[in-house]
Amino acid sequence: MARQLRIAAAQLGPLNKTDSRAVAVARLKKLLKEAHGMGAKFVVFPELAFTTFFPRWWMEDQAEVDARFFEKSMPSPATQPLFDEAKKLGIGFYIGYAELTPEGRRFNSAILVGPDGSIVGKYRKVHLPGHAEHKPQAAFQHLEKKYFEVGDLGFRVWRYLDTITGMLICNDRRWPEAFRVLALQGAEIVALGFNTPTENLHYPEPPALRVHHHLIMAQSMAFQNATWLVETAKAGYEDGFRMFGHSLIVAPSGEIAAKSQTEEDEVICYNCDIDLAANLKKTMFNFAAHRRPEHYRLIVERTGAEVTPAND
Ligand code: ING
Repeated sequence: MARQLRIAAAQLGPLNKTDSRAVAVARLKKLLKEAHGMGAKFVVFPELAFTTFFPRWWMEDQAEVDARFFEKSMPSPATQPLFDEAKKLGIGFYIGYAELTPEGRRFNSAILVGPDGSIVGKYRKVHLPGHAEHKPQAAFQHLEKKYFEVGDLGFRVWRYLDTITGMLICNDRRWPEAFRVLALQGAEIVALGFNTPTENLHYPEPPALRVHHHLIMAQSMAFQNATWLVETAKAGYEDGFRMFGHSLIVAPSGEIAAKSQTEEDEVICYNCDIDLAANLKKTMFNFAAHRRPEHYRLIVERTGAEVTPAND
């Protein structure tokens, strides 16, 4: 009997700097109810889903940054209503948030929450894009390297809703190694929230090309790792800075099963046949039969590219 799981990507439209947690939680609850109405049992929310994408701002008062944008506990009194609603509806969810630990460490994190409201697993973003120093000449900042530490929990999977589910966050989708580590642990679903600026802060890049990259990465990673991939955006103009939508549910075949059409709050939903990947995992992407790690050493030993031609 094939395992079916009805999954929703619950995309958020913009959250401005002045939007409170209460505003965000109210919109997230509304999306959860909409997903429930569509029959979803698992809902994937975006990265940093409770606040605006604050790494676009240079802020020097860390106490203020912590107070406004970081969660000191999860759930917290402000975010508890989302957990309560999910438990009431019997829905599990993935959600991204800025984590401030009791020891004072800061991570760009995501959690997997069961339909009973309990936290099943946590992931802390490993690939932090952008820069740590202030770029006053740039149209906007991308200061994830300033505000967050590199995640220290690795890439893991969990038994979740009768599947094997892993988590990633945003920029991780640009690094095939992240997906492969999850797939080597048997991942059948990868949940990934993202906040991706429409403009490139480093050099002029056609916005359509950035969306093209987003689509080909999602389709190739799902196919090459024979997993379902759910990628959910926070999108739209946040304080005038645009981020694109294109939330996706991608099948292990690499085909896009569902895609959002707006840059607003929007739910997309699909009946995912979790065993759809079985043939791929037994044939084309039978890792045990075809992979040759003895030739992959550089991937782990070398960080940056070095020109080392065989005929030097
Ligand atoms: N956002 C962007 C992302 O990786 C980015 C940052 C955009 C990096 C485009 C490089 C090119 O989608 C986050 N939050 O990682």
